[in-house]
Amino acid sequence: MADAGMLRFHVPEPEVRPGGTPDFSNVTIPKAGSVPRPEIDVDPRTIRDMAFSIIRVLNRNGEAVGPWAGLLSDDELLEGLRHMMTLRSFDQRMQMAQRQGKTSFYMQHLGEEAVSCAFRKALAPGDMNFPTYRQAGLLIADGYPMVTMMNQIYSNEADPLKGRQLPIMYSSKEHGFFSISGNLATQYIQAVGWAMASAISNDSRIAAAWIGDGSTAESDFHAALVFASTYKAPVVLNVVNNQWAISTFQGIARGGSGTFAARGLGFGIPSLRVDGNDYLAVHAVAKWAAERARSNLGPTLVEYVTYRVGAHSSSDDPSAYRPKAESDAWPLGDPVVRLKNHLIQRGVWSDERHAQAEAEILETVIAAQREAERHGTLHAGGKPSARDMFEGVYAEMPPHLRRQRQQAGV
Ligand SMILES: Cc1ncc(C[n+]2csc(CCOP(=O)(O)OP(=O)(O)O)c2C)c(N)n1
Ligand SMILES: [Mg+2]
Repeated sequence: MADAGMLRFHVPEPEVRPGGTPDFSNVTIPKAGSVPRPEIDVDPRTIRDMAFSIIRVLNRNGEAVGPWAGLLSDDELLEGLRHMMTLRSFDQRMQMAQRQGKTSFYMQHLGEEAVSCAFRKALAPGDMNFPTYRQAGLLIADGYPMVTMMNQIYSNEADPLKGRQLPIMYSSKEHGFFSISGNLATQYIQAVGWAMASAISNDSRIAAAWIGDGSTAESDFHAALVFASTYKAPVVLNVVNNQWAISTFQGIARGGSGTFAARGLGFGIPSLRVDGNDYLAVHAVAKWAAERARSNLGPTLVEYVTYRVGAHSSSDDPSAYRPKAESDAWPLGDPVVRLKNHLIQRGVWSDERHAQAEAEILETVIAAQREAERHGTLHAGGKPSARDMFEGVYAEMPPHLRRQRQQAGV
């Protein structure tokens, strides 16, 4: 019964806190293969239920089943596995480098490797991502050199961004990776604006916007949806729901009120949820959404249901706010293990080959690290010149910066 009188302020609480038993019984997981695959020009009003389901391809036995299966060849899947393993290995080494004081900051992707690695493969050259800090797989899966990423992390003399960005905030126009902005949700309005410009100039390139569950609480997210839907912008609107936003659980961004995908429905945007730990499902859904954008059918909102296994960043300690064993209890499993099992099931992979690949990849990552460290790390070796901070921002340097550069004697 409603209780009138003294008002109480409501703050949502996660189901479980440290010391408790992890509980994901509220996460409904549909069977792999059970969600239909509509035509890309489907009437969005007829697929509203897809915003409340989860598209999955890989089943418990490692088989690829249902209408979203069958898009990728053995070689493409093996390459996808290698990308995810590379990202995981890269993460481990760079996390360790942060602990060794070689960089001030690092952010891992542990458990979320499939999202960015598989998504990249659904794009065409020239398409542009507006990523957050948790999509380095977009670069790795596109063949961007790991050494260059490490140079950026170390802010050394070979850092292409000359020490002007926080470590891990990469930028590569050639690889369709727009400079990361630390101000979350700006990626959404920028991606939609870029997509609108592409359509206005009758270009063929599409954009992809990226945001986390927590950041959907920002007004930029909602403003972007207005523009994307009104002008049918050629953009894929990605929401990575990894259950946590630093120490606040997804309920603080009203995740418990329905789904993040369902936010698109009010704008008439086709909105899908996908198993973010299923490489095949992520790729198939990304491809579907990218084709819609490229065919002038407008935006698609995709929610990737996943789990942030690692800490939020190297500055965070999740044991303060969630049970240690929570990631083991996550019902969608580990994306690397799931693709590995699928490839074994297909007869093109084995535990031995996997172990061998792991060792080879680690060697490659270590070799890249050695090369990067020859150019310097945070406190040792070569650094960008102080002069660089004045360069590359304005086409023509304004007088006040010119003055400051003179004062600095660089
Ligand atoms: C506009 C803005 N507000 C706050 C922050 C500080 N901040 C950095 S990461 C983060 C949590 C974001 O969580 P989520 O969107 O779920 O992404 P995830 O880290 O889980 O990938 C916050 C609040 C920020 N960078 N930008
Ligand atoms: Mg999150």
